[in-house]
Amino acid sequence: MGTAISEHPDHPTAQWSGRWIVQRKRRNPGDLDGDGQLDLVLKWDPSNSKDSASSGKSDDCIIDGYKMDGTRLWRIDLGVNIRAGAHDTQMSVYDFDGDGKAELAVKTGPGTKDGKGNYLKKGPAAGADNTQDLRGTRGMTWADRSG
Ligand SMILES: [Ca+2]
Ligand SMILES: [Ca+2]
Repeated sequence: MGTAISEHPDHPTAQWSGRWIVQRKRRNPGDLDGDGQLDLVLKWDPSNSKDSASSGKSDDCIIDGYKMDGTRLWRIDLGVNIRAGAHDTQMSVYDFDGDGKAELAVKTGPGTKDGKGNYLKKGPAAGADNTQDLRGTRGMTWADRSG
């Protein structure tokens, strides 16, 4: 079961690990636990998140699933290889497989941790080196690799 959140859902900012002020940037509704009630998925961007036109590295983007009473169901840490920003970390919440529980679709990479705090290990993530920092000098994994 989830834990009570320390960040109040009505507050636009909250402290994250004493490193940066993170901002709640995006909210997506969906029934995450299949109880017939909508839940919320919140994306928390660090204060050094970037727009796609900007260079530079960011701290980790965090995505939380909450029940409407404020109970946090899970927390996903996208890791260092997914840059935080409005155009770099988009997400969709929908019941993609029709089982009555909404899923989250989001870009991931080596170092992404799932809602239980474990590194992803299925599909393309199987065998990934999760300690690897693939960001280049411009902070963007894909752009630096392509030149
Ligand atoms: Ca629900
Ligand atoms: Ca589903």
